[in-house]
Amino acid sequence: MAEASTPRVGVVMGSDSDWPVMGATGAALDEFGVPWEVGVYSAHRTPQRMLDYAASAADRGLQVIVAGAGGAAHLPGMVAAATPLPVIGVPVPLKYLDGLDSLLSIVQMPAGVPVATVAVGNARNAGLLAVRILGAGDESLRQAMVEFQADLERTVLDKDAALRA
Ligand code: RP5
Repeated sequence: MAEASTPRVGVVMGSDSDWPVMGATGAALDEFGVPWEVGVYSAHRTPQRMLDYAASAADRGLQVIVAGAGGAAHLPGMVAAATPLPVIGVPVPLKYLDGLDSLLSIVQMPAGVPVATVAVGNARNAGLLAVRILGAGDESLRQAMVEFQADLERTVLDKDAALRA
């Protein structure tokens, strides 16, 4: 659930049908206590609304935008074109093509307009990457990420030990 305090991350998607995938971004942000907001902004069905959102995002206090879309997934790139904020793209897999169409639509950006693209369907990693970006200028978030990584390592070592037992 998006938090009530001033959002630092905007989680946007092309359709509410993307939410079952994109919810994992919000869950990851919640784990780190990062306030975020969510909304549907379609590059094709609501183009002006999408541009208005992207153009005003930095002035409203957002620091990172995570944008998910599927198929002809132009939302992350168009948002990146209209904001100076870092944009993380999530290729949402649809019924056909296994998300390869979404991936290529998001990752193949022209020079000068970057979108940091995560793996197909990996909205959790988008949330974790947003935390890392924020952590570059936020000592307590950076420390929380250090602890998260230590937990990950412990999990692998425990599984390794269980296999060997
Ligand atoms: C994209 O079209 C959306 O991001 C979604 O992944 C896809 C299908 O949208 P719906 O037809 O389910 O609304 O713009």
